[in-house]
Amino acid sequence: MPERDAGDLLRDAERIVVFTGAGMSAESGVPTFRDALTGLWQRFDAQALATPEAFEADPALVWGWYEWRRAEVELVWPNAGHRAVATIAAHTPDTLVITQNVDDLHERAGTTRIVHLHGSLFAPRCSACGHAAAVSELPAEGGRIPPPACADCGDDVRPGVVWFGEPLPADALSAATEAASDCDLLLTIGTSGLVHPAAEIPYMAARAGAAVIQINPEPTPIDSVATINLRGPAAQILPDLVC
Ligand code: BJW
Ligand code: ZN
Repeated sequence: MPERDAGDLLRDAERIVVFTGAGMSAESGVPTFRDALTGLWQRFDAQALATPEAFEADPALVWGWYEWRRAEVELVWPNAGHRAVATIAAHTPDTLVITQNVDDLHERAGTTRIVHLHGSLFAPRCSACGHAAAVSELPAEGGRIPPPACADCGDDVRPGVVWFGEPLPADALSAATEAASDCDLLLTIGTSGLVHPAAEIPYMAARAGAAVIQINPEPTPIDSVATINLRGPAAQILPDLVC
């Protein structure tokens, strides 16, 4: 029984890394990027929305799209999978959640030790001087919205996410690689494992001798290093593991 084996690994582990991707929030109603039909990149052009060049070419298009995404996240709730991850962290204090997600659903489920490798929808900053900006309180209805001006230098404020071609936040990436290289169990949940350098995190843990449990309804490249593959949705599988 892979579920039983996974439960044993989880109970015995002392240093746990939980590595999450968009599938973690799918059952909360946040769309993934690459799932057939519902994935954001099936419906929207990543090059026109999620690159520094796109923001430079059309800041109102890009800012409006991310304001719409933020507003959608504000309407939904953490799911049973997010709550199970918070329970794991409460039982094993030396747990780090490494998420690629730009939502705040892990935090809203009670997780406190977390790094956001791809930034956050809730941390806008100046595109020129980096000064942190306030999250707008105005409801975003979609469509083009000109970005606000930086309070410090007047340049355009940009979404606090990591676009294609941009480096990951150095502090988040170093905390993530350090924890992955020093854990005894890594759970990888709801990620396609296609986007680098984040995708290397499970391999680092496996190379360092950690057990790797993957939760995903579909096969991914990470299958090859997973000790146990649990095929199914995170919000159903995770609560069974922690009970
Ligand atoms: C469920 C489920 C359920 C569904 N339960 N599971 C090496 C090789 C090739 C390319 C590169 C390379 N190194 C770098 C690159 C380029 C590029 C890259 O990786 N491209 C590949 C796509 C080919 N990487 C970059 O550009 C990165 N930067 C970089 O490398 O900088 C170098 C540099 C250094 C120094 C100076 C300058 C530059 C940056 C990558 C940034 C990624 N950004 C995005 C958008 C964030 C903002 C936004 O939200 O709009 O991040 S792209 C998007 O993909 C988002 C995600 O975090 C990321 C990963 O996606 P994720 O989470 O895996 O989602 P999906 O949709 O792919 O998968 C969902 C999974 O869930 C599926 O498997 C489902 O089956 C599963 N699922 N329901 C459980 N209920
Ligand atoms: Zn500024």
